[in-house]
Amino acid sequence: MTRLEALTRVYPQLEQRIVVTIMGAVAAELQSIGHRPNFFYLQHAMGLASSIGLGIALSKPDRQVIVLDGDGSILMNLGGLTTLARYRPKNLVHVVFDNESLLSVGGFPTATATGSDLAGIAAAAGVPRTAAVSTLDAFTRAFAEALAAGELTTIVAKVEAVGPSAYVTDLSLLENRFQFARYLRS
Ligand SMILES: Cc1ncc(C[n+]2csc(CCOP(=O)(O)OP(=O)(O)O)c2C)c(N)n1
Repeated sequence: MTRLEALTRVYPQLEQRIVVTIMGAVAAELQSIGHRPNFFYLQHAMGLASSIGLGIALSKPDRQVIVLDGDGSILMNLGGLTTLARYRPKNLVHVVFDNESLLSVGGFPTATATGSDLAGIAAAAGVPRTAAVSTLDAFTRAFAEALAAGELTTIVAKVEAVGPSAYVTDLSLLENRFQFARYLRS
């Protein structure tokens, strides 16, 4: 499964939800399918997308929040999982696209390439629902189940280490930041 295939499959379920992604490949791929004002692409701060998502989920309990994370990012801040688990917002679905690689900066292997199990780490951190998937159908099912479950879920989706041909899009960081903040306030 590629991440673009996975994103394309679940895009209809992202359209009306609040979405926070990490920077780089996943942000460019989601934008290539279609940017929306309810999508925020967190630049630079690796490991903190789930923390941004957590804050939004806690302050907007009537909305569902989707965080699209990466293995390299989450490995930079494993404490983010313990904080997610401590507050366990029922309205947050945390997807980790695990390509075993820091793809956006050249493809250096991460610890998941040598056996570290992020779904196991999330479960041990106290995340009440976790899933590990490696096919498009399994991902689609796990994502739909997580949306319906009403319980904090981390889905670790193994994906191929391939990304977009270009990372720079015509949406600037500041434009996204102000548009998203206005969306949250509206
Ligand atoms: C704290 C920090 N260190 C380094 C970087 C540079 N950087 C940007 S994206 C990236 C790789 C992200 O890897 P991953 O989360 O696995 O996502 P992928 O690129 O594989 O989709 C790195 C190292 C950064 N943005 N922030």
